[in-house]
Amino acid sequence: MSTSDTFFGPDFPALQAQDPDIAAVLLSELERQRHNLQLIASENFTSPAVLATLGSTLSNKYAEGYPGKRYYGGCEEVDKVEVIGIERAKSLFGAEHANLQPHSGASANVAVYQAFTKPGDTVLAMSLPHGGHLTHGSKVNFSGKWFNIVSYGVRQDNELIDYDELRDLALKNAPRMICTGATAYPSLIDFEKVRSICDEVGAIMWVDAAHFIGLVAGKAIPSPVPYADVVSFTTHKVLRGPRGGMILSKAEHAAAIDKAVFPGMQGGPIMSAVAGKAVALKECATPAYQKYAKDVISNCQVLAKSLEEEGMRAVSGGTQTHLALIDIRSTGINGKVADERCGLSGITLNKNAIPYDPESPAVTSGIRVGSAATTTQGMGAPEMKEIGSLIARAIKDGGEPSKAQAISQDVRALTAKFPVYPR
Ligand code: DSN
Repeated sequence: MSTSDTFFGPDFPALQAQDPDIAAVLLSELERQRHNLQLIASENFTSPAVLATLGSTLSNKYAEGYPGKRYYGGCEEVDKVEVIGIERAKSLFGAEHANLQPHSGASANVAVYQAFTKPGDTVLAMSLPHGGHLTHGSKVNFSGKWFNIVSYGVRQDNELIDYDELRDLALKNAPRMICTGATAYPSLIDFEKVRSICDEVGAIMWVDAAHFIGLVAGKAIPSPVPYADVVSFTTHKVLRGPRGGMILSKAEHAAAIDKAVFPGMQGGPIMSAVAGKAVALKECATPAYQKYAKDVISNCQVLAKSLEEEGMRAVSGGTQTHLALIDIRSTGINGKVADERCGLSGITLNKNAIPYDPESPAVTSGIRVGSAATTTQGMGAPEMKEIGSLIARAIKDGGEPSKAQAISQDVRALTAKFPVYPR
């Protein structure tokens, strides 16, 4: 690896001179991203244009409040960025209102709770072991501590959301809000059905779209926006923007959402990230991005099939999205060990509980794979098939250092053909 990399631009030598420790990590992390396979379903390679905003002087500006209504002076320029971003979000998703300020997806979710509920209220959400998220009511999260969370899950026979159970629980518990959306659910959600349940019990319909919003942006899957009162998400997954969060809502909830974000939950927004979100939203409105979103899904389907051909089982029979959840019990290896062996072999993915998992969350019987990053690299069906066989080899043999080394050489040969952030 060279000690400098033109990717970081002309200021990088100054950073190297001033702080070689941190500069070295920037280089080695770039190297890791270039030469390992990035299969974590919630990660992607954002564009150099987005990265340029994150390293910009917008980072210096405090801008508590909203465009035209800030608490500090000097916000004329950052106001322009936020207005452009809000308009792009509304146009891309057909939303009545958009807030680009949440620092993360979890922060966006804190704001949603705050806008629509008070502590102690009942909220119906998907359980974490069945694919939900910490902020959907985990006992170790604020959501599980401050709210009366009633959890629904997937059916054991088909591993799909049990809408009958969801409706029964809604009728029995009269929740103030119903949350759909997950981190490890490979199928589409029936938003029309969820809306009708919400209407039946008078609940707010909240969709946490963090995982799949990029596919919605690319018009590759149906949108929750026409149905939901509020849609929260992260901006760095398939959407391919900077790390951060965003909230869309109906106009009638706009004031409540904005107040919940600021001053309810955050101080000053990170304006460099808001600018990055605006840049990503413009990228998402292009035909190239729409093709990308469709390719992400077809690639993930090939990857899931390839793993099935290697003797593993795709939960719910496959995938309709960017991620697949794979039951690897047939290999005799648990999720934790598989994750470690893949890591040693240059394949970055995560262990993941499968529905009704007999193993603990720290061990698990599954792995989760995603196609967002490899598709950004330009990989297609032949590469997905090859990745399936590399994962299978890593799970089987990656415990032996020499074999892990050989697999990582093959990973390196594959990734070298699809360079990210070329020099
Ligand atoms: N941690 C994210 C994921 O990997 O799915 C969810 O926030």
